[in-house]
Amino acid sequence: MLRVLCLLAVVDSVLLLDSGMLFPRESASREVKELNGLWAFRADISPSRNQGFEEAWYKSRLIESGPVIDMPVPASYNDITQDPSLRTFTGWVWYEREVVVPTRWITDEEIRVVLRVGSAHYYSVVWVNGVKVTEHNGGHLPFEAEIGSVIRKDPTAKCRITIAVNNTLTLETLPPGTIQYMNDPTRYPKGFFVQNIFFDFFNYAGIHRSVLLYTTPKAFYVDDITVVTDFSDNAGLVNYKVSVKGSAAATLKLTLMDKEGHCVASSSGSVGALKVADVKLWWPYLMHENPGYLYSLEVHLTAANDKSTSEDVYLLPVGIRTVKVSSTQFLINNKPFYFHGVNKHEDSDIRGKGFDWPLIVKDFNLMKWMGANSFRTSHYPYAEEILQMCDQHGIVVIDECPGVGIKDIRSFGNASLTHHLVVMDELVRRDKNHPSVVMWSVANEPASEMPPAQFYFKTLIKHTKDLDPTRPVTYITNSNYARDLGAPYVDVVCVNSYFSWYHDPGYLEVIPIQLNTQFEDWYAKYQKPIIQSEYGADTLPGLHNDPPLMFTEEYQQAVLQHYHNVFDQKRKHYVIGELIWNFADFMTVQGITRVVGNKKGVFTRQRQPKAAAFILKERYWRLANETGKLPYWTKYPCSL
Ligand code: GCB
Repeated sequence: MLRVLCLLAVVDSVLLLDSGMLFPRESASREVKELNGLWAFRADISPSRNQGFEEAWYKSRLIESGPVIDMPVPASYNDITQDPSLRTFTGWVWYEREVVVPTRWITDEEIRVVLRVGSAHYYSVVWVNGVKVTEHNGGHLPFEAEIGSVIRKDPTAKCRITIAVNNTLTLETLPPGTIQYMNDPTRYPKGFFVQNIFFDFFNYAGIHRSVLLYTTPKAFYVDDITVVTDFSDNAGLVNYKVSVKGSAAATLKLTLMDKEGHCVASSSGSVGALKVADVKLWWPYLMHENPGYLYSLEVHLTAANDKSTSEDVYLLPVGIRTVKVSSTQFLINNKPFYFHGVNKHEDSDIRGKGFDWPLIVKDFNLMKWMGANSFRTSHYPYAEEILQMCDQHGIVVIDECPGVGIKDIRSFGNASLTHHLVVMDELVRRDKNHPSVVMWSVANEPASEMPPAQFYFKTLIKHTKDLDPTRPVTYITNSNYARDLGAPYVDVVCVNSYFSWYHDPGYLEVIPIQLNTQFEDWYAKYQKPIIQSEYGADTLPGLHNDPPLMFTEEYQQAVLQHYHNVFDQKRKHYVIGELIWNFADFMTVQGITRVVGNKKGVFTRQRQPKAAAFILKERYWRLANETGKLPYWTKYPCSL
């Protein structure tokens, strides 16, 4: 009983957020209309980048204020044209699309119409028919606005959606950056400026994820759902809280269904617990014959006021599992879990960071082919559809916020921290119900030795735990164990290191001793389990040399093998995972250390394997054999 009460307290604390961000799903009461495809587009190339606001480009069709080009949504705009100035453009760009809204959505005043942007990088302002409906600060996370009253003003007009997006990064954005003007007319053209960034991936920009219209009933609707799961013996427990907007007098019915659609538990009321007999737990890929088992929670709301009654139905996939951390282990369903996986990027040719189903399915096939059971969303939250795939396939996720490149002491100030807390709110609100998400990462390689880092990370990690006390919290460090000021607050130590690459380049023989020292020092100081959250070497596919030389396929293989020998000793004790940097090559800014991007992928940017991919494949399947159970279909290798 005590455990049930504690878990309900958890559900409550998560819901301190004031409104939900449920993934738009069709149901008996909800419709979804995708607005992907070609939008009209113009970059504001005026020196101030402010012409669009001065001339109010949102007031009429974009084509009326100047030339436009076709721009696909979702996609980054950077690699779509042959124009070098658009590739590296910094400032406001304008998107516009006219939409035909079903007449019923306009005439039926009982329908709530919501415009949702899956993500746009970085700052967005949205107008509908010239009326500002919302603005949002930050890329990688969704935002939405109710637009019913605006489109009902003139029911005969087309619905014109204008979105202005600004990719400028400042010391207070996440990730941070600075704008630097070069004012010497003998060296730079007039008005020349650069966007400095402190992270190693291209600052792709634009509307990166789907833009949708969706409906819910207007008077009463399901605004948010939080589930926290547990089990004991073979009984599963789904603690839930549903928040309803519109009425206190709503009736809520909840039905939990198994994969076959059979009801396995039901309940009523906005807070409660569903008990599942003979529970099928959610297991990671390669840890169980039947990974990624998902139930379906149907939340059925009926509500009435003196004017109307309405029904709202929302279906939430639910995986029943637990996560715990001890001083030496990471436990999923009370069994030790070893992360053998990858770090990824949302990155590919032409579309940049734009959402793309063929790419996503290909990446999942490659991860499963190589026996990866996990990845980290380096260095920002990935699309919700990717997390849904992880839930279904049992791929475990370390969910990272865009706190990458916090290097300047001014980015540890109050404004930055406040924004970082809001971003964590948005991230937890979006991803809290995914069984695949087992840990939050609040940052990557911040300057955690700077004095303000202590207060910053203490506050940030505490806030994240208050939002979600059910998951461990970490940040990724590359700092020295003795100088890292945030490490006392993390649950799991995640360390990035590049021995024989950035340090002692070319000397493979340093890896065993330096990696051993790294692990021993961190563990001795903190007694917390450790994940090697990055390691690797840049490799040009097809470049060979034996004995191995840097940048050849042989060198990447050798680096990996040297690391693996040490992992094999330490994973018997407190090392709980290894994540290669990187799954695939990816684009970066231009610079003397990058040859058209970062080449540390074990796959090329086009997803072809380098020799190292086979080393990992062999290792990961061996680790899977040792630590887990193979899925039933591995009896039929052809199905891979
Ligand atoms: C790191 C960073 C990652 C870089 C990588 C590298 O430590 O976390 O963003 O891409 O090193 O290749 O330098």
